[in-house]
Amino acid sequence: MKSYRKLPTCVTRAPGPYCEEEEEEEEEGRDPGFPALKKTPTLRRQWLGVVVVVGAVLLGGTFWAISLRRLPGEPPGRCSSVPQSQRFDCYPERDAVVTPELCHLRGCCFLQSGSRGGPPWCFYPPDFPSYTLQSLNRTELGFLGVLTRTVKTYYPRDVLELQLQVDLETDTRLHIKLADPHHSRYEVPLEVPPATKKAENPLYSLDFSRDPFGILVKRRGSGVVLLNTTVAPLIFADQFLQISTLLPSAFLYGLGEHRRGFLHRLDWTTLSFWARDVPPTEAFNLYGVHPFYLNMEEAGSAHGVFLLNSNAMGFPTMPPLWGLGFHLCRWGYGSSNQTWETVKNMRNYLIPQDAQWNDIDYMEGSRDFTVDPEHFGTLPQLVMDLHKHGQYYVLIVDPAISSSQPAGTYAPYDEGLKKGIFINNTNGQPLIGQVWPGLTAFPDFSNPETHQWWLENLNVFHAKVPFDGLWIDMNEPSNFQDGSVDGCTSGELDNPPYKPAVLGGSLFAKTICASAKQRLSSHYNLHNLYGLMEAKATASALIAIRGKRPFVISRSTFPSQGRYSGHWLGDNRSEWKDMYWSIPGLLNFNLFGIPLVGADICGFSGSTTEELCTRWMQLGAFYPFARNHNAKDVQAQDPTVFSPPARTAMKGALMTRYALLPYLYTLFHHAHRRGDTVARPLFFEFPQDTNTYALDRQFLWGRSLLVTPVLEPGEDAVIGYFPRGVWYDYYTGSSLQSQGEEVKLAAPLNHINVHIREGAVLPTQKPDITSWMSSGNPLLLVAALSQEGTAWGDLFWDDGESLDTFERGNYSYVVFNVSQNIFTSTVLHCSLEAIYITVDGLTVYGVQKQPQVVTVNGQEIPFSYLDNQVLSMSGLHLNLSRSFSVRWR
Ligand code: MIG
Repeated sequence: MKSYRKLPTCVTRAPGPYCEEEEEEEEEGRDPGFPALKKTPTLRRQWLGVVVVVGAVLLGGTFWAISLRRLPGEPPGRCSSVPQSQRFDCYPERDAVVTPELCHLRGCCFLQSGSRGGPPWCFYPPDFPSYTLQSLNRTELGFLGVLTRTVKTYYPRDVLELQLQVDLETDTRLHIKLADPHHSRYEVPLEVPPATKKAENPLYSLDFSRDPFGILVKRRGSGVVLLNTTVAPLIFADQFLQISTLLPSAFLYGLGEHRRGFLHRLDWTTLSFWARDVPPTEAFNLYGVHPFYLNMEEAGSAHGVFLLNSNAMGFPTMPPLWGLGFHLCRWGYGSSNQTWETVKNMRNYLIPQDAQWNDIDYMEGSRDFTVDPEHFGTLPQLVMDLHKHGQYYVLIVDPAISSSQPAGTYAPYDEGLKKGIFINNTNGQPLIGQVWPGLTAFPDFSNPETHQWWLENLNVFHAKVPFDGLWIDMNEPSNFQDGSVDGCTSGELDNPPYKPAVLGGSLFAKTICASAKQRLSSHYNLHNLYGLMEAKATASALIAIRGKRPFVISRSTFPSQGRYSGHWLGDNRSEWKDMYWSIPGLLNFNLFGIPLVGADICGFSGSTTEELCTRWMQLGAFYPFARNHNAKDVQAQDPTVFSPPARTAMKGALMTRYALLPYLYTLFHHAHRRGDTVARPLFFEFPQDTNTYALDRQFLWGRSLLVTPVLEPGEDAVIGYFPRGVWYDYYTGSSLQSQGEEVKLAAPLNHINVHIREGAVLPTQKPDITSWMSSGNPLLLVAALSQEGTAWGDLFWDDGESLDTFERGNYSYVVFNVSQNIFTSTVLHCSLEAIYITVDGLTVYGVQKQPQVVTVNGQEIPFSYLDNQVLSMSGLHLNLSRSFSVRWR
């Protein structure tokens, strides 16, 4: 604890009141973000959301196929008149070879065209039976309709009558729900935002088609069709749902978790959604599930479609400041002393490190809540030592609980059994699989009792090893056996009539049986929610135990996960292409509302090289979540094991990160407060510049900091795209003016290119070896002037770890403005912490004429001015909690 955190109130000091000018930070409707720069509308404000809830079932109850096609409609006809681009797959099963006979049995057209993987050979004829809209009535929020179908489809148990609910929830959000009105079905157990009154000026208009039933959603103004569900038949059977639409453009993003470029290629791709433990591979379903897509329209507008809902479950959590520092981990340190050595080496070289982690090797027999006494005996001392140095400790817990210890020797299992918190098989016995500890049972996190049991075990363990954060792995859930040690049933939950194209070809491949029973529903329904529910239990346990902001990193994720945890991108490899893949990964998870995301820096499996690891540490210094993690039995890859030049380059990148922590922290505040992204694709800021739509080798932090990493071996330069405007080199302030073009930048091995967008003020801080140390250092403000000589920035500041500081008002919020050669810092909200921070420096990039006089609050001060138009003032000794102004002429 820094001593200032103990002081009781916001005190007043001569020469005047601190924390003056208190006013409400941000009013509704006004975007305080960027008043100085109105030129480019950012994407966020043009974003239209469509929420589709099909059968109130989301990926679980019933597998659905959402078909997206690009081209506009053409007149209907029989088979051959259906253009290839409009052929919707009538045989989506991937494990079957479709023959004309099988296809005709489904009432579909068979026409061979191109090779497999191109347009479907078996597709719907235009007159394929679908639903008819029988009635449509107005309701308080929109419409209620009844849909019927008379002809059954080729999947068992069609629901012949459906209820359609359409709510115009807000001007930018439309909610569509299809459900069985006669039988209640499993619904995704997540809260959705209640709408209370109908949108008054929706940005969208609605049309309904009666027979076949369909909904057409258009953007008012441009008339662009955002959703058109008439293009292929609607199917609502017990275990198969199909809804279709045409996309207004090929610029499609989202739909995770998969390893793909940030911009999707639409060439007849099938994306499956089923949480799966597998080292990221192109084309397969990965650890988490995010059924959300974003589509860019003409003129820089965009809309999103989310199956279920988008921002309903709240904005992402505010991480503790230390969570944004540098973290080090590896599987196979082998001992607590070995782990400790690494920490000491990092300290000796003065390389920033906030958190040390341990993987499963700290456990005894890989069992949760145990410590290997032989090799990790000094773990408690290590953790104490970390705390003494203002550092933190994170450890892994796996969900699977060893079930084969002699009764009375392993309380987590014994207690769990007694409380009935494990997932059962269809015989009502705990389902037994196999993970690292051997035979295991799987906690059912859909049961509130399980959360209590989890908390109790963590609490007891915390008394031995006072960890600060938790890493939850293997929560797809992963199982080394397919299904269970006894296999699975032959029923339709384990073997559904439509099997999505999941890796392994079956729902129980490398996980537990879909027929397994959880408190809330079958595992079939809850599979994709396992990681979310475990994260929720883990975050609330951490709050109960430590009383501070929880830090949780989860492998499996689902929408609303960002409220409870961050995410790392799983088992990548120490290869150059894996470093590239991390960028689309970052951008996707920012889109999915999980801004605290990063990949294993330097790669997980395989051995890295010094060059790769240097480049990767530089890129990783700009991951919102920055952790170097390594697999067992491969070469060590923490910064201390490399040659002095490599080590120095890595340290340099981390120092840059630590200098930028106030800016990064403020971005997380905006993510928490209003759902902004932290790592951001360029097109979010430049939606009218179509050159940015496919960029996923560069990214922004917030709106103003552009990172252009080297992603190839043997390079000493890198080509980056710079949207139109002035961009300043972060380190030197030298400017480049772009017309919206590619620029070749020098990139020696000790350098990562970072540029500040014109018009930004970034708060930076003298970096130190922990965030705890640097958060007490003086601030240096960097203003990068627009061509009109203006700039804007802000700073959110609090104690870095208390719960709900924003909600409770225990924070400071300061905005910075430049216009007409005057820089002002305005304190809009103040708390104690800000009083102890000085603003020591101000650097202004892009000052075109050398000033004669510079004054601070009217007093003349010395300054320096360089040829590259950089004006610097240092030794200011201003107090962050007091507004001030600096003027040059
Ligand atoms: O089956 O805990 O993705 O980061 O080091 C592998 C050991 C289990 C997978 C995680 C990885 C972790 C490893 N775990």
